[in-house]
Amino acid sequence: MKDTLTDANFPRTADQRVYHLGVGPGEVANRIVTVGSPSRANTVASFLDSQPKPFILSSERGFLTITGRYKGTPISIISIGMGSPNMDFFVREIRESVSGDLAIVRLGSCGGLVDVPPGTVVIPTACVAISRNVDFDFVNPENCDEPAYRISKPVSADAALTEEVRKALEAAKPSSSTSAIITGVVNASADSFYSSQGRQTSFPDHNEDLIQYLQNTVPNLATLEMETFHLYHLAACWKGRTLTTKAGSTPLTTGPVSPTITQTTSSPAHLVHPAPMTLPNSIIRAAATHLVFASRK
Ligand code: R1P
Repeated sequence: MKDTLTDANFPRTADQRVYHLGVGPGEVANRIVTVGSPSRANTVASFLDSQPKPFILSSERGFLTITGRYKGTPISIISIGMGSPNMDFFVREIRESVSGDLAIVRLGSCGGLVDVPPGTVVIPTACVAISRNVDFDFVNPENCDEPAYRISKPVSADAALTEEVRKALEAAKPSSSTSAIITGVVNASADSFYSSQGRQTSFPDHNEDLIQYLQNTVPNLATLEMETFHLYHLAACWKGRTLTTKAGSTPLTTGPVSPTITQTTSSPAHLVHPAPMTLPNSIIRAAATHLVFASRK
């Protein structure tokens, strides 16, 4: 789909679709489950009510939005891929596409640290960020007094949503399950699956002691993944700021034009109310639940 974008500050198509996720007003619900892959999104979406038929939109940039109802309640399931940049596109573009409060739960996988075995379900109540410090001299480290990695202060999940998620998971857990559900722990979100998670590759990442350093310095650290810090941080920063789109602003006509809508089914207009272009004061609640796929020392 070729289209003209309006507003260089916050690009939208002429029919008010956001630039990367491709969704328009009324196509996303206030309750969102976000996952990292389309196959997971489709698995979660298989639990939606069959009627009304869910709305499905796949954007050229790889974001998949499925909006339907679960036991009558509107919900969107959105696959965003990996990493903080994709989380940033997702939270910011959805915030400007949905009016009122947002509740976002990331459903993902993570690595576990000591004492968190594979199969454990973890609901982190706080998160730190691990960043590869590009000002560190990775080639000649002896010349540099910078740390190779920076560890942020923790940011908290939404306490009320986290408790709702915990209760729902406990209620849904099969009586035969031996997997633990743990909360009250800290997750670390890394800016690389490799260097910032202590993995050894052919690059001189100077990360041999990183996991041990994290365990020594971050109290209650239990898991490692790549997206949750940015979700929690954006949610905690949100102050209900009003963003007004500029009617009649100069169209953007240069550069690649997204989104390309590769798949849509049915109009979701009957599922959620169209979002006004001026947002009221609102909150963003964020929580996460992760399945540990491997544990590391
Ligand atoms: C890396 O393999 C991916 O797996 C984890 C990491 O955060 C990263 O996105 O999460 P998901 O399985 O939920 O994508």
